[in-house]
Amino acid sequence: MKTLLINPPYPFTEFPIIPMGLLYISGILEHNGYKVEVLDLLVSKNSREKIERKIKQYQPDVVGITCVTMNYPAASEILKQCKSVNKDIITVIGGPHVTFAPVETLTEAPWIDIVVRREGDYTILDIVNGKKLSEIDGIAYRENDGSVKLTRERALIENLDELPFPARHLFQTSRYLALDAHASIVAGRGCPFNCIFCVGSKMGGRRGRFRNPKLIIDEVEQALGYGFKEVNFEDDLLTLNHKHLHTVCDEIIARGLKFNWSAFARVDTVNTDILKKMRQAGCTWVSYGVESGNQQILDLVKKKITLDRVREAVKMAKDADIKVLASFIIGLPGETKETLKDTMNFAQELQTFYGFHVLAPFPGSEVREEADKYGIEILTDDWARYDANRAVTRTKGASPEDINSVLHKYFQGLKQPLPDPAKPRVKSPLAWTLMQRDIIESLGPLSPKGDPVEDLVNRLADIILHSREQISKGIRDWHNRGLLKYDLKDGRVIWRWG
Ligand code: B12
Ligand code: SF4
Repeated sequence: MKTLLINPPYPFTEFPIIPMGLLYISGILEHNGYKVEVLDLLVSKNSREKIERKIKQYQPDVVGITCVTMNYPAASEILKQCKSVNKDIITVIGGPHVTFAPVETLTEAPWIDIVVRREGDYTILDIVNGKKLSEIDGIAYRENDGSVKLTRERALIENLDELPFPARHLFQTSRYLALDAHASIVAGRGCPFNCIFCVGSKMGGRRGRFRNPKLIIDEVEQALGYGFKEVNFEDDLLTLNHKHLHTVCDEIIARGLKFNWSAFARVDTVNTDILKKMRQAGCTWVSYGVESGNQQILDLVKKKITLDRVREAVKMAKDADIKVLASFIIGLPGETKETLKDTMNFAQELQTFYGFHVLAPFPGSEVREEADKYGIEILTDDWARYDANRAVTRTKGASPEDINSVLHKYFQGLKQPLPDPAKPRVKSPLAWTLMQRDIIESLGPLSPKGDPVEDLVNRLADIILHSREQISKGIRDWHNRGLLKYDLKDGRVIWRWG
């Protein structure tokens, strides 16, 4: 059984992240002796020809793809293309969107064979092992008569330490490094809270499951070995279990590792002690889910925090020399023009970095399932619009225009244009231009007169709209760091991402 895992595109801002879901899936497959390849369409051109070429050349038996709601349409389209090249391929899709919309997915997309619900690590093994679909927990599939069948829920993995490390080597980390990305690590899964706009705790369960700190830091060392300088802990709530987090920090300190890291936290799961320890171990940023500057809204969305506690937790982090990103969601239940002002004022009052997202009622979230009860009108099911950067809902007191205008003001304040899926703001625009258009790959074998690096710079300066200076700086830097390499074949130079 050969598996092809595909990372679909999405309009990221700043830099892309190698998705942990696919990293884990590829890790477990490889560990069990299965052949796996990755087609990464997030950091290269997404084209029908490329997908067709890959399928014909690699001939996978299974194609798996991951997605969230906003890139579900793109992911589904990619599986459709795979199926059209070879109808015998088993097409599998996983991630939080399809987990909570399995019937809809299989009904509207006949080219998708299996939806994997929640954790897929062992589910994918059952699939490639050829187990009878009706006996595989945690999937949805189509019966011979076309009806969609959901199998039993799969029990969450009790001991995360039995999972092999994520297979980072299957991804071209050089591309992510050139795009200035950081490495991601998951130290544990699960969150005991149930904020009504989030499906995090429904994905990972409400009981925290924590990995052995030694293994976590072994994995960090491995990730740093690829050249990453920064790490983000992708846990829903890294500060959930202080005893565990203290041990993780102790392990970093004991090994003398020097790297900056960041994490998601709740304002009520931090104290001065843990923040100081985190700082000592290299933590430079925490992101607090603050969500609203209005207490009634916080209560309504079951956030279970107070504005005073937010103020306190921001101060505690700053005192510990950790930068804070306060993350807000506008358009929540109960939102009015007044509460929008409350949120803007509160965000400014905190005197820290802050960001706004717009409520997107994802499948599986309580706010979607009980939209009427929460006074939310859902305006569209066009999933591509669920990027949390524009209003797709209204409340009785706030129209989509009211909500969007807050976002406009926020980005005006930052002197930045509104997020535009067609033109993502990236930290390294040159790298993005090259990858998005597969420019390096399309150069083919070259016969430079002098230095191959100088020759590449000259060629690129002729074909892309970046300054020669910028191109020269970028190319030389990536070449020196081994991210962009050339091979010599029959006396000709062939460039590639390393
Ligand atoms: C870390 C994180 C991020 C990081 C990194 C994202 C990334 N691409 O890796 C950052 C901060 C960049 C981010 C960005 C965004 N995020 Co986010 N994020 C998370 C978080 C907290 C953890 C995700 C994670 O890494 N989990 C650990 C891995 C191991 O689990 P997993 O990804 O779920 O994968 C498992 C299964 O889903 C399944 N699986 C997944 N894919 C596949 C594929 C196959 C073939 C198979 C067999 C199985 C399988 O098996 C995997 C292993 O068990 C989740 C909350 C959560 N707990 O799910 C939100 C979450 C995924 N994010 C969410 C959102 C909305 C976003 C953004 C749209 C926000 C924005 N407006 O920018 C973007 C979208 C980016 C994207 N395309 O992923 C939502 C998604 C809801 C939805 N239905 O769309 C979540 C669920 C939080 C919420 N609000 O409910 N996010
Ligand atoms: S928003 Fe954060 S605290 Fe609330 S359920 Fe989601 S992950 Fe847990």
